[in-house]
Amino acid sequence: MFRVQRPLFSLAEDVTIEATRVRLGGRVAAMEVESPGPGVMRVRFAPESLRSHPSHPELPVKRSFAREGMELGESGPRHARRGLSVRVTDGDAAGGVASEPGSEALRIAGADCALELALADGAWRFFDAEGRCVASSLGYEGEFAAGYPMARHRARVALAAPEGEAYLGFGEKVGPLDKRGMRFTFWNTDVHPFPHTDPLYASIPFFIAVRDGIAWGLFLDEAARSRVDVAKRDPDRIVWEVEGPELDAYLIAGPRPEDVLRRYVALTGSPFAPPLFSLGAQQSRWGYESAEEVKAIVRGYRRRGLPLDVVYLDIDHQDGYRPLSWDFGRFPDPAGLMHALGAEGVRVVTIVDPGLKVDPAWGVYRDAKSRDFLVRWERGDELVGEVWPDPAVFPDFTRAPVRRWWASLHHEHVEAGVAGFWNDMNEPSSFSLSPGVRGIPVAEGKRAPGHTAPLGPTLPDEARHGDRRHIEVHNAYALGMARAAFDGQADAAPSRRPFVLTRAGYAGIQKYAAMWTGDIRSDWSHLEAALPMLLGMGASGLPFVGADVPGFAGDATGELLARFTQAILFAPLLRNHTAKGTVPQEPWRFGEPWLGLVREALLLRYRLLPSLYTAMMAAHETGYPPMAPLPFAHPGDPYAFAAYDQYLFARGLLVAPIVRPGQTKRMVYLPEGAWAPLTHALASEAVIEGGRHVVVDAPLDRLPMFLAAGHGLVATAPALHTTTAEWAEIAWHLHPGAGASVSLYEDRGDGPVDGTWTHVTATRTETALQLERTTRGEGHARRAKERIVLHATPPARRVEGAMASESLDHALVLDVAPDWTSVAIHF
Ligand code: MIG
Repeated sequence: MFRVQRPLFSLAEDVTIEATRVRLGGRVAAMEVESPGPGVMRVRFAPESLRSHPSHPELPVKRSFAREGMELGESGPRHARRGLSVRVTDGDAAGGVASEPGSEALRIAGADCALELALADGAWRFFDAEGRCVASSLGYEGEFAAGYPMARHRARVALAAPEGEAYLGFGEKVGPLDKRGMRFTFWNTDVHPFPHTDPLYASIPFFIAVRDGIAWGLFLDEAARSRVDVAKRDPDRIVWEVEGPELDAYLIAGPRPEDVLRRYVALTGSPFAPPLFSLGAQQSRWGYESAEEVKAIVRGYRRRGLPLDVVYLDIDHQDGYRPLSWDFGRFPDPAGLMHALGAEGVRVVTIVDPGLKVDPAWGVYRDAKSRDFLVRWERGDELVGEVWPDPAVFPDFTRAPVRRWWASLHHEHVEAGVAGFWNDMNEPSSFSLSPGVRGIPVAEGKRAPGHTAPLGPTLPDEARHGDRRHIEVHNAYALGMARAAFDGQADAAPSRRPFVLTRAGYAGIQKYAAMWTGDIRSDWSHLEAALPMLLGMGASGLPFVGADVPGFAGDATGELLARFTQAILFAPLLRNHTAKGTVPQEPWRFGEPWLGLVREALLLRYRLLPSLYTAMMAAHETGYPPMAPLPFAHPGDPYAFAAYDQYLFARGLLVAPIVRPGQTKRMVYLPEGAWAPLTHALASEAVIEGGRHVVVDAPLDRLPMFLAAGHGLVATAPALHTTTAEWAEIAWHLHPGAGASVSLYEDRGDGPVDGTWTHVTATRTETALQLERTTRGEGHARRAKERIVLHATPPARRVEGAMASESLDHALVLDVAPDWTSVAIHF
């Protein structure tokens, strides 16, 4: 399909090879290769067709929205390049470029990877550190068409999709874990309610491919609209087409999925370190309409002994839907409200939509207009749309001065006590457009006279963001807005960690925000669909994810609420939320047994907060998601890819939720290894050997959980809200197997990330088990009580180093001094 007819490069006489740099006498297409770090090759390509538009530089100045260390949207190699340019920035000893005399190929070696580039057509083969060819391109292609109101570009790459290769990731997408055989559009879109539609709200153009247990990845750093065919039309190839002038692809070596992910977040930025409170239970509703109602909700929680850390204020708390305003009629004393809720251990997060009400009497609108901060039509007049404020205009968050201004608008809220911001409608969503003529609905793809029809309820492709077209920057709109919300909090409260929840996003959004899956329905099928979505997001560098419990649109039942809460109990974001006009769905609204079941689940979550918090801090360092798909741990196991409704929490706890009504048993796939079933009380039952499917009991009060041999969890005493992550009481739950380790990160739960890591390892000999504890960092945790629970462990003959020991049916429980360093157990 994509055979390039004429050679893109010829080995012209003016090829020069200087140490690590090669330049070819540039003609036809433009290409740039660089290795920005170990295991990563970047290949930029602008197709031949661009030459038909001579004024266009062949490789335009790159302005990446995603790359860490680059100023958002304003950086990248400064010079337009013609021909082929090769840079091995991480070259040192390993790097270099070689070309055999007379050869038609270049071999570019980086650290832990290499690229072989065919000079005839720009096709490449990508090798990992072991010298394995893990990926290859099958060709590039592109077109350019002049036109009004804008010129259209397309650039395509075809990649080999060898049989048996599976594809994880692609961000927020519906479908099974392995996305082979699917097609996706990357175009942030407000959809209500989905699922089983595409595109959705966020675009993360990144995947992890896995074949025979070996992983590699591809990140396409293009915020423009793009479409990918994942071996659907042709089972042997992936075709990714960008509606833009070039393709900027990063090839990422593994060999494990988590290696690819770690390198991806090194490129696009570390997931933000969350404040502890954001991992607590959260409650929301569109709309809690007054301060009194919000207080009553919090009282409802406390009266029933239910944990809660956060309540959200949806759009009704604002004055005429003006972002960052208060309706003082309904919320007469915001600071007082937040103070009162704070006394109950509950924080407030407020919604912020991007659309500004067109209101000349409002300072924010006047500022935005007079400082030229708004998105415009291509002729220069301000683009007016409709969101909750009608008419509405849109700040252009792709520009740094606009972001700085937007950040500053958050200060007053932070000072009044708002603990975080919820960015909604930031695709951006616009129900209609008013180009002089009012109210042309865009959801149906209607076109305003003289303009193109937007794809979905958003702005038209040709709208202007400074000197850029909407189509080029659309997917990055929310990224800039979230960054401003994040920075605004960091400026106003430097000693606290910002919290932002976003609906839309682009690669790099993990630096600033948590993401939820938008408007799912209170329906069992949506619960089932949400699990692989969350896992796909986790595999795409977004560790902090969640879905509305037990669904946004439509009416829930008590059973759905209980099972939904259990199902995503270990999702970092655990928020109960619903739409206007639906039945109330706070935990007590359906009576018993549902209230009791939800309470028990929430208390279990709070018991395991030490593990969740630690997993989030690990994600902050490496990207590894707290809620991970099974192939992350078992990349060579085909059944792991099929298990889309199971996940691994904190690496070692396999969770197999019930996602259907009336079901009290389920089939669980347990990969190779020994698994200790755990009850909600964290007691273990008889070990199950994995490498097979088993049917387990799952009555209403049971979320099936299995702790893998070699892994552990850290539990504390449950509480009604979070306070500090320096736990007074902890229990190390280990399934020692042939040897195990578990980690704990502790700090105040907010402020600088300068806490203490404690690692416990278990080493096995034939007759003994040796436990060691090591601590790194300031040991400022003041522990009152510490305990070790060894699951799947026989009674001990003798224990050295513990204060007391007790044998249960399947476990050995040891009480230890808080400053213990070593325990020996003899069998
Ligand atoms: O057009 O703010 O996804 O969570 O409650 C609907 C009202 C706008 C969509 C969000 C939803 C939120 C709702 N919003």
